[in-house]
Amino acid sequence: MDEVIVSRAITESYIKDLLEAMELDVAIVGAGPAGMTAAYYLAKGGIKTSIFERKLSAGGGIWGGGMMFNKIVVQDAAKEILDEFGVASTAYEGGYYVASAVELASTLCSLTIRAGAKVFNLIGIEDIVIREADKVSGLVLNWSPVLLANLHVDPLAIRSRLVIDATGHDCEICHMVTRKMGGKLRTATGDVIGEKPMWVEVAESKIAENTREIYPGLIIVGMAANAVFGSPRMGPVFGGMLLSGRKAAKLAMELLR
Ligand code: 48F
Repeated sequence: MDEVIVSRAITESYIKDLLEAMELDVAIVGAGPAGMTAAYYLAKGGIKTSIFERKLSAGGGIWGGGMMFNKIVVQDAAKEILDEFGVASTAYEGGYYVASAVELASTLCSLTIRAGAKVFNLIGIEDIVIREADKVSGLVLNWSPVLLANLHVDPLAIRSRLVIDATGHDCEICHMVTRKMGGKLRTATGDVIGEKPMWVEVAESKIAENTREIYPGLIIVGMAANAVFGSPRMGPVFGGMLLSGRKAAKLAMELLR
């Protein structure tokens, strides 16, 4: 046993992954259910994909279920995705299925990584890269502790053919496009319209339609898609997140072709 061998193994292996991630097909910001599902289908389709997540754990809002009752619900339409993931679910009334939040989060982490996507936790995206007018070309990364402590440390950058904003309610990458570039999003106002209060049926029915390329080089997925288009939130119904993630992956593959 040698502590230096252990340290070298970790450092070399991590740096190799990070160097690989500097030129990507798809860079996903946020490892919630939507971003992870998109990453899973992209990696499964042979697309070079990495996810950047600022928290310690991947899984976003899955772990807490509804108000810390660690169960999630999906509607009929998304049950096939739970089945494909091998996540057990029980039928409930109203066409809903209940599943363990912990099982979904952990399974999704494992499937995504096994499919070939790289997950970089503890890295926050603080900016976007622009290399041609009116197109998102990459991401600016920094360590979460640096951002949390507000330390004056310059970031590093990666290039990606497509970026997916999977940052949830805050739709942070879309805000960067409008705020820092004055970019016009493909919404009625050209801006982030902002999430509406909870209305489950409307939120779930709108999310697939809202999952789009919102700006050249930038796709929105999950709760970020509803927030950008001014659709309602849906609380702990996660079917829309899975369906949106699958749709974002399909869209990204079409755009890459
Ligand atoms: O919030 P989150 O789970 O988004 P989602 O995949 O799913 C939404 C549901 O959890 C729930 C809901 C639906 O039923 O309403 O809220 O759309 O995951 C977003 C992830 O993005 C990370 C954040 O820590 C979270 O894990 N994130 C946000 N901004 C950044 C980021 C950033 N700038 N850099 C890196 N990670």
